[in-house]
Amino acid sequence: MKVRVFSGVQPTGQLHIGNYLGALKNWAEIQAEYESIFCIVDLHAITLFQDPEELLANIRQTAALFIACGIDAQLSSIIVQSSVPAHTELAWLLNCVTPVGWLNRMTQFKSKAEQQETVGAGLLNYPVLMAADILLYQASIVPVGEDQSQHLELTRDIAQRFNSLYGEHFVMPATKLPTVGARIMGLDDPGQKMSKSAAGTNHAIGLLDEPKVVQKKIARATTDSLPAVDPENMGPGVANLIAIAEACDPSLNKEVFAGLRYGDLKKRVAEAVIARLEPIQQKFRAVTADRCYVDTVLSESRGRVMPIAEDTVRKTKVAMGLYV
Ligand code: AQP
Repeated sequence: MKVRVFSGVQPTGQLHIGNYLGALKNWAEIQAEYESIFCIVDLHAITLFQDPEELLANIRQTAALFIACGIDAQLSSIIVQSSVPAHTELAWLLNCVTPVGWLNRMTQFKSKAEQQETVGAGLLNYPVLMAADILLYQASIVPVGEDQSQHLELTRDIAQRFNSLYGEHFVMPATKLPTVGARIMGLDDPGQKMSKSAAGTNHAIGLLDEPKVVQKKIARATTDSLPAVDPENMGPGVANLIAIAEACDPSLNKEVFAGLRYGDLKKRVAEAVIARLEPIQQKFRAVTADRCYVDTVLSESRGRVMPIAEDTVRKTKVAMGLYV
């Protein structure tokens, strides 16, 4: 039996190059080796308010972008979290073994909660749902960007706690980070992770941004006051641009750019990004030309994963002494 891989993306807006370089590129590269399940985590998205019409459109767009980024629907399952009820059922069971103190410590909860007038209970419980997503499929490997490392540690803590209370039950999942591109920073603020929901038109490069838009955004990216690239002394903005270029094209490391003035560096980085995005955008257009294709993939994948998910929930309930 192949080792199982699980990972997900929130349908909270158009995916950006950080999502691609930190996660999706890695998924596409490893999918043939494993039994892979890639999930559109819409129940995570609603921990903050989402416009219903936009959310539904974003779910379909995210699925189409998975395929456009190289996820092969024959090799991998592409599912929508809310279409498999076992995710929420297992989340409740795990909520009951998770100390609230563990959740209060999560840095993503703290930073997101700070920005809200009213903090929903779902935002606090978000990492338990994430643990449920992974443990439901007994996934051994979870390929994510660096920002998810703390949530993955918590997933292992929850699994360990469950196993120590009720006996060996859950597989311990390992975090898999990409070697380059694990944390792409915002173009306008290299101190902040590139994020779908951050304000500002110059923050993120969308996977569907046209070449001219990509050029413009990179041309405006924050750098520093040095005149040219010094590989031994790079500010965070320059280091971020070079990380983006290298993740798009591995031949473009910092030595290649040594001595280049920032204007020229930005042109080279933009070229590398545009070349990476071009086939993705082409595939996206082809995938979305057939209005039914994405829904068919989602429905077939759901059919494949449901028995695994339902089996885990049933066994978890039995382990806890619940009536099944
Ligand atoms: N900037 C990033 N660099 C590298 N990897 C990243 N990921 C996200 N941002 C970066 C990785 O992409 C996957 C999906 O992320 P997500 O959509 O589930 O949640 P997120 O990390 O919270 O993404 P955003 O873009 O910041 O969304 P919002 O603004 O809605 O919260 C994950 O593997 C993540 O590590």
